[in-house]
Amino acid sequence: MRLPLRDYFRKKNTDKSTASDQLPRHIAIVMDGNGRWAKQRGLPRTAGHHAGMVALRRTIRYADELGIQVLTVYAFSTENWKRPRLEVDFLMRLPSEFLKTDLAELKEKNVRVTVIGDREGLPHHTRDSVHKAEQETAGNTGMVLNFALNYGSRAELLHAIRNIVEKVSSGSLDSGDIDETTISNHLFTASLPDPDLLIRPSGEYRLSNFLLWQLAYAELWFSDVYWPDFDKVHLLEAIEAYQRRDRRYGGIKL
Ligand code: V07
Repeated sequence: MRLPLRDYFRKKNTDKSTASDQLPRHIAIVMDGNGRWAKQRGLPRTAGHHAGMVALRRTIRYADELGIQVLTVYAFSTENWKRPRLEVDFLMRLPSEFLKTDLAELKEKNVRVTVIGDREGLPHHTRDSVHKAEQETAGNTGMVLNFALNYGSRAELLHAIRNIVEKVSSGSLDSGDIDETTISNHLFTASLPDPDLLIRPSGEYRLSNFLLWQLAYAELWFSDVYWPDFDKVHLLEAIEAYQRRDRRYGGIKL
């Protein structure tokens, strides 16, 4: 039985046999369009990033209320280093700014914060604040809030392949035993289910090096809304579109 979405909010998604069947377990979002949102209003790009953070805050609340198990958000890609130095410096301060205001609420909601991406490339202050959030929420059992930070999917796959080859060379892994699960288990997302739904606002129709392996079977939802304007209606629209689609993994529905 499929419930109207508003009932998930009323009911909270606890009845595993009915409501949660149709809900995506894992939603991934490309938080795109912050700069264009600002430009449209004659504001500096940094104002767009701030407005994007407000949109992120409310999206986390809705996802948690719905009973989504994992929310992965693309905060900073390996390509974003090409932006002007001052903008990059500003962006690298946002994780600690966000956590200063929101970590208490996340803890209260039993949310576990995780980060995927290349930490080595991050400034120390950024690395320290995300590490602290991960440590302080490591025991939480509610929604996983997963930040892709200095993340690139090809770099992730390269890193996984190098680790696998290393294990084969040292004799701890037999090359004949390598299968798809081996690869999944060597990605940053090893402990997480694959995303069921990808949300990309702001009128771009690309994956932009985001979770290439993990999104193999995901439903893709695109919209012209800029990320700072993303709200509950858009989240519900994306989930409803997901619920209407047959997910057959290439098979035939019987
Ligand atoms: C960033 C705000 C959201 C819109 C997209 C671009 C700007 C939250 C974080 C964050 C990252 C890691 C973490 C806690 C919070 C963040 C960056 C940019 C680089 F552990 N928002 N946000 N990081 N924006």
